[in-house]
Amino acid sequence: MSLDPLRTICEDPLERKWVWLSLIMAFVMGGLLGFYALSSNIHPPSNVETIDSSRLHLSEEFAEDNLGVKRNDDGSLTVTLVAARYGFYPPRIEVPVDTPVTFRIASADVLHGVHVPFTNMATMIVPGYISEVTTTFPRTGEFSLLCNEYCGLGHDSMWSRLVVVPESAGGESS
Ligand SMILES: [Cu+2]
Repeated sequence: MSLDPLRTICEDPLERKWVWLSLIMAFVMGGLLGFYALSSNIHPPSNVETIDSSRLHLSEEFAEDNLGVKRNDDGSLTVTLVAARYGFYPPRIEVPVDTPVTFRIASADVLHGVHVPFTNMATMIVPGYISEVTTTFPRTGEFSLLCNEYCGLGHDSMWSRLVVVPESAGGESS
């Protein structure tokens, strides 16, 4: 009598071997993904906050004059952005290195995504919700803020600039 638990569903030993092989591959890949996510501090955003997208420009927080980088009392920064076809507004953001930055982003129209390559900053921007991500940029330099959810014909050119400057330079947007 075999101890193989797959015995009850398939008779052929060769078939069982391949079933085991694919199960092991699935577990190894799942394990690697989990390890990579944990070791790189990648996790789903936990913030759930709704907003009326059609009245975004009239809202307190996402009105045009209130967008951009703000410094909080504890030294951290809040960056308020609007994602709309086809760009992120304001189009250029400057933040200091090694400083906690909380992004608060709302979509003015359709589903967008935001991704800053070579950092762990990435989230979806779902219309009707405020996407919130807190991260710290450990390296100075110029980064692109890209849309990574197909949002229409101009999607390829939907990006803006994130500049991570030395600590003393502060933060601003233009
Ligand atoms: Cu897009």
